[in-house]
Amino acid sequence: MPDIKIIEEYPYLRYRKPLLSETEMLERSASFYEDMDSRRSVREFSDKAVPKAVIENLIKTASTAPSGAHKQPWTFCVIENPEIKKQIRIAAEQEELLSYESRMSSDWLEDLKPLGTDWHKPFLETAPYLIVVFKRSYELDVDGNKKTNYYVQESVGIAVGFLLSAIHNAGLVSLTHTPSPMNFLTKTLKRPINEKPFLLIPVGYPAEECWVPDIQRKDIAAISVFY
Ligand code: IYR
Repeated sequence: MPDIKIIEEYPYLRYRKPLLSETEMLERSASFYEDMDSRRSVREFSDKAVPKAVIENLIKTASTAPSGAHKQPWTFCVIENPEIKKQIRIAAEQEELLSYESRMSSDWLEDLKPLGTDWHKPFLETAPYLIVVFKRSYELDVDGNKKTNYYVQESVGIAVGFLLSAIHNAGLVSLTHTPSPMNFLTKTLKRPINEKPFLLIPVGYPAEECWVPDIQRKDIAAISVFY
């Protein structure tokens, strides 16, 4: 059997996955869950260096995510340069100070109390890498015409999920940080106008002394309905 065929002029590859026994499936799904369940968002980072090749692998993994019409509407900016990290920290803290002091509702501030967050963001300088994920709402062709991408929010959200899992799998930690508003990142990182900042993710090792909130995940019964 050929492993390639053409349907209406487009090539298709045969796709196979090794068949797992139900026992193996159960074991693998349970151990993957357990490992993923040990992932935590971390706000106290070590400055210990991480090889750049690791970061490249993490981004390659993120880019294996499905996307609307396979447009891959994302750009991952990796910041290692301490000067740029400092600029980002200053700008982010400026916005966050305003948010915490006047823009966020009292309900919101109350909800954040167990997480212990405030406007100080030292991890933006401590973590060896910041990955800023940009979403690309449209592409510009050579003549400057806009070509819209599809399901951009969903696609980039899934890619970030893959990225966070890959970071955890590599033995590193991350934080999904959303300085708000974060349009300053477009300017600081000199991004083109078709890109909008989506998330800022510090990546590295946890600090030697690192604490995370004692919070629980919802039980399967509370998050699922089987019909
Ligand atoms: N962006 C702010 C506030 C914040 C908002 C949510 I929703 C969080 O889950 C955590 C923090 C900050 O980063 O501090």
